[in-house]
Amino acid sequence: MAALAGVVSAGVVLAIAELIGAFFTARATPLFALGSTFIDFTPPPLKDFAIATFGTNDKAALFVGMGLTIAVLACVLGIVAYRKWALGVLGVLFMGAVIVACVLTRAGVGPLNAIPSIVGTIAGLLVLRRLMVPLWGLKPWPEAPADRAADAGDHLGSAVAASVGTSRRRFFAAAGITAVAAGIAATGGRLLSAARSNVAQARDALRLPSPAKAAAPVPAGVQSPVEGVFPWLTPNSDFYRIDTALSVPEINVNDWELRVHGMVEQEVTLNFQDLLDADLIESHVTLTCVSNPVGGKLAGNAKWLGLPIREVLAKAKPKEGADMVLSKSIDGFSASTPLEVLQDDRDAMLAIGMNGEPLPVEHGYPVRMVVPGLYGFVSATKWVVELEVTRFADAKAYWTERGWSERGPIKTMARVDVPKSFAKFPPGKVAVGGTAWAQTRGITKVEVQIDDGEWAEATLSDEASTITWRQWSYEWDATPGIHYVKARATDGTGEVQTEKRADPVPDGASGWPSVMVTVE
Ligand SMILES: Nc1nc2c(c(=O)[nH]1)N[C@H]1C(S)=C(S)[C@@H](COP(=O)(O)O)O[C@H]1N2
Ligand SMILES: [Mo]
Repeated sequence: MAALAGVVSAGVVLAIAELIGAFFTARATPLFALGSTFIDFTPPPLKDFAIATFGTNDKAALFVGMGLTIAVLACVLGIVAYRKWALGVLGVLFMGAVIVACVLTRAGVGPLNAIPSIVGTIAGLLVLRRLMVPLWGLKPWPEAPADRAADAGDHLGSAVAASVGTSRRRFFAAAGITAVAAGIAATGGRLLSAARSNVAQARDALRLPSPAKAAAPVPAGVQSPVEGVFPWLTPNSDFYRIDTALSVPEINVNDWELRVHGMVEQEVTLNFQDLLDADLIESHVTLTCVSNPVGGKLAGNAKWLGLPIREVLAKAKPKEGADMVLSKSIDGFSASTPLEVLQDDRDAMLAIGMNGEPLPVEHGYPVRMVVPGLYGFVSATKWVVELEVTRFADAKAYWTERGWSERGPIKTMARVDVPKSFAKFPPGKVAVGGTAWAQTRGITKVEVQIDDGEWAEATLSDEASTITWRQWSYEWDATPGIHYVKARATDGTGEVQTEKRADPVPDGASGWPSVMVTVE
């Protein structure tokens, strides 16, 4: 029961902080602050494991893990408080201090944002005290007084039993009512902060200008004829999402500004209207995450609308010796992109549109970077607010500080979408299909190998450009047995995708994808 008191009190801390937090930045609530701090300290192998295991459900997994950890700690604290109140109080205050420290060390979170966590902790402490009083009525601990009383069977015994019964009832009533109240407070807090945030409405109301330079027309035959191969153009709702933002930054377009500074002749500041008024371009670009395992789904292809970064840099005039641009998000994430990549003709852009809509909030609304040819962790900064022109020797990006590479050109990769792993089908003609990418180099060949047989050339679908993925198909005459279907791509420079297996850390996975199937 003391453990339960601890859990209910912890729930009160979180719920009250959530309710009051509706009036502060969303990133200041205890769960978000704790989770974000945990993410910031996650060593690369653990991040790699989390993404390999949970994929884009990594955030849900983190919340479940945090919930369980907090529940266990709360049980312990409840028992400690029951046996030694002062020690329990110290424990709760310590936890409160940890939460406040996590909140205050978030990027762009001011000191007043500690208020929800402080008030929450005090409320939790009061509730813990309130729940302990009926429990202390059940002393002596640790014998179960009810059983003892029942054994005694005399007047005194039944009096004790009655009072124990009352104490129990009072405890469970108080705990139950508090838990329900906490649930209501937390839900209310969520609804209130959703209502107070107007970013979703502002995004809906935003009208994008038409591009000055439209995207090159997409050839009719880009889609693999094989059923089950993912669509060539990824709908926004299916686009993979990878970021460190437990709570998505909410930026008002009227407040958005991009500051270009550092090793430049001329500091430049852009606001959102400047972007709307500029000559925008549109182009299809396939984004890929460095954490994508061989055969993985962390890649997507969209039509982006934006301003070439080249033009912004031309105004700022980088100084001699600069070789990198450190782009920074409003939430503290940063990416290091080679300066020349942002200046060449690959059309790296400050994007405001994705597949004809304003950027979805999770994909960087209102402005993100899109850089063909580089993994997202060194290029695709969402919620971007700053470009610092600097040198690789002088500055490090978010993931580089955590053991990942400082540069991230995308490795040539083929993926088998059909058949799926562990599929079972009868012998005969089987359609095999998938996609392949080598952004900026392009895909010139895809080959398929069944078990250890000869490599056979697949049929390539039309190529839209070298910065988009290219689909393929192959017909296999399947014979009974367990088989491995492998694929490899050749890029525009003639280089064949390496067989050498590498983990995503530090600069991207490599190896040939292999799908096991049963033909019977
Ligand atoms: N602000 C911010 N931008 C970010 C990240 C991030 O964690 N925070 N992750 C990067 C990584 S690792 C990738 S792969 C891409 C993913 O973009 P998407 O979520 O739109 O697919 O965003 C990049 N931009
Ligand atoms: Mo990524």
